[in-house]
Amino acid sequence: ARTSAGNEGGRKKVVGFAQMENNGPWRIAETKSMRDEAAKRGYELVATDAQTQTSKQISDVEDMVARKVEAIFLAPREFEGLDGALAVAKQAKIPVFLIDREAAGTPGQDYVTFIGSNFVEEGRRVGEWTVKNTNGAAGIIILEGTAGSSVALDRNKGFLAAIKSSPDMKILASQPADFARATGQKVMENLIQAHGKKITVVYTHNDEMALGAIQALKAAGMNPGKAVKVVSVDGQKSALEAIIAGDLNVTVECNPRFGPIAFDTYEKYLRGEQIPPKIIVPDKFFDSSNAAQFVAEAY
Ligand code: GYE
Repeated sequence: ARTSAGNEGGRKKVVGFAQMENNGPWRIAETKSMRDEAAKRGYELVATDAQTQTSKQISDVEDMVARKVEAIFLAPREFEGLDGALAVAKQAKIPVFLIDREAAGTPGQDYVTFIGSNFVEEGRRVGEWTVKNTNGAAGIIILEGTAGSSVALDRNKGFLAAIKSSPDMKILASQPADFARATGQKVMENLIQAHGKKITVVYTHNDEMALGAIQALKAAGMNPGKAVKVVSVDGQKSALEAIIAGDLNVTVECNPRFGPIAFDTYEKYLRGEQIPPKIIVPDKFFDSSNAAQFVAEAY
């Protein structure tokens, strides 16, 4: 029988991927990347979908442990609440690799490592662009990601640090919209009602919320991308198209294609190599100068 990393003499190794949800292009691209890479290397991948519920994500991990998968890739929806599930995996000696979002615990102990972007840095880069391109004076709306996620906290932290020494960068409102387009649009509609023409910048923690906000701004005749700068994170195809159309100003990349690096890291671990506590993936920066160059390969 064919032998590859995931296939020992015809026996496929079974590994798990505990996805938090499959809403939006980013999540779908991530799940696809994990599936494609598993197939390429000869593993059987058990992929679950927690449908936005941490309680379901906990039982998904416990089910994977019960069926004795050989490793678990976990994309935590919320930072807190997964420690019990991590302990169950540890007890069964099943290594857990956190991908894309962090969870409470100690790398090398409660889980092997975290693989993902530096979210503080992403927020900081968006913030710096915004200060520069508004001459340090703006009325800012922030649409935050899922409350309780490591990403939302860190993308806020970095942005706030970047605008801190500019006293005329005023935050009018900062509200969660769950990384979702429809919620982003609705929250933005309400904030337009409340703050109207004072709004000159909208910072969204992901592209789906940016696209929702852009619709709300257009409906209110507020000219997104020009009179109101819209700045975001992710770099999905429809966001790059919005940059090309002039509706979105910039988006910092956050690459969802974790398959290759996740399986590389697992196989290094199997070979007994030292795994660093954090593996940070590099992010590009998309604006009107390069969106057209990258749109074709985007997800
Ligand atoms: O930016 C967002 C997704 O966890 C880094 O979650 C990820 C974020 C990503 O839903 O679009």
